[in-house]
Amino acid sequence: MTENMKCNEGQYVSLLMPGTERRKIFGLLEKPDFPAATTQASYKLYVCGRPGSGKTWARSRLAGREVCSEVSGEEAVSGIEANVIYWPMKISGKSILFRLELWEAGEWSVRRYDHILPACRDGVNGVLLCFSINDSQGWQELPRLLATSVQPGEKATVIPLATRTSESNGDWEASQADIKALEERCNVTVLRMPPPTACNHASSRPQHSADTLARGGDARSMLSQDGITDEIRAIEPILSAICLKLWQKEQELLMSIK
Ligand SMILES: Nc1nc2c(ncn2[C@@H]2O[C@H](COP(=O)(O)OP(=O)(O)OP(=O)(O)O)[C@@H](O)[C@H]2O)c(=O)[nH]1
Ligand SMILES: [Mg+2]
Repeated sequence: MTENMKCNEGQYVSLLMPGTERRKIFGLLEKPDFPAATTQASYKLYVCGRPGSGKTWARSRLAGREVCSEVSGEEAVSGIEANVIYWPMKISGKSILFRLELWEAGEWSVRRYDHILPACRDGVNGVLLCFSINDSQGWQELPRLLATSVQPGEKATVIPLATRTSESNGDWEASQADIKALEERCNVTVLRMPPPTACNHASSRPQHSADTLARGGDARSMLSQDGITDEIRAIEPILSAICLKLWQKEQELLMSIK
């Protein structure tokens, strides 16, 4: 049984900025202050997918950064970009602090430098395969990408992540039934990035200057009654599903070598 550690549990607090209830961005040498006895699980994920499939956007949201797709596109990644995310969960009554590394490589850098892709893939536990639900070409390619995104010898699990789930470009869009059929055919569970919430949606962007956020000003207006921001609530199922999948894969691997 899986149960998320919700904000009312003490441990969650160190992952939020005091006064704003937004997720805290840790410096390179920082980490959350958790009791030493807490089990920690560290996993590396390679974020891949077709160009423009939403890799950077999804990575930024999962890392708790403010993003706004409608105002400006994410800048192309140059070389490698990685985020470290801490996420607490309870699995079968056990409190676990997950540490996820999300690695993305720029398309141009992968083509130009031979060491980029191997560095991203080295020691991966999971491949987060992004696809946009209104890209028909990407959809056609998806079964092949699912089959090939983990290379022989890698003990990684594939996690497909659907993006642009709230947008229709009018032409074509993978339906729920299409996604269900794909899940059955390829034996995967597709995660869906939630639509932008108030705190990262274009219409609310101008109010959230860096200064306002630093003071924790209008961030409060986006809190739900129980003190969790809509964005955390939206992202929580995705992060929890990723952590659970990686945890289960690790348990399977441990069982297989016993
Ligand atoms: N609304 C919405 N916009 C998205 C979503 N995913 C991506 N976008 C937007 O689509 C554009 C491309 O997304 P990116 O995250 O840069 O795509 P990418 O896969 O990292 O692209 P490359 O790194 O160039 O291959 C950006 O303007 C994003 O803000 C989504 O799920 N919803
Ligand atoms: Mg990108």
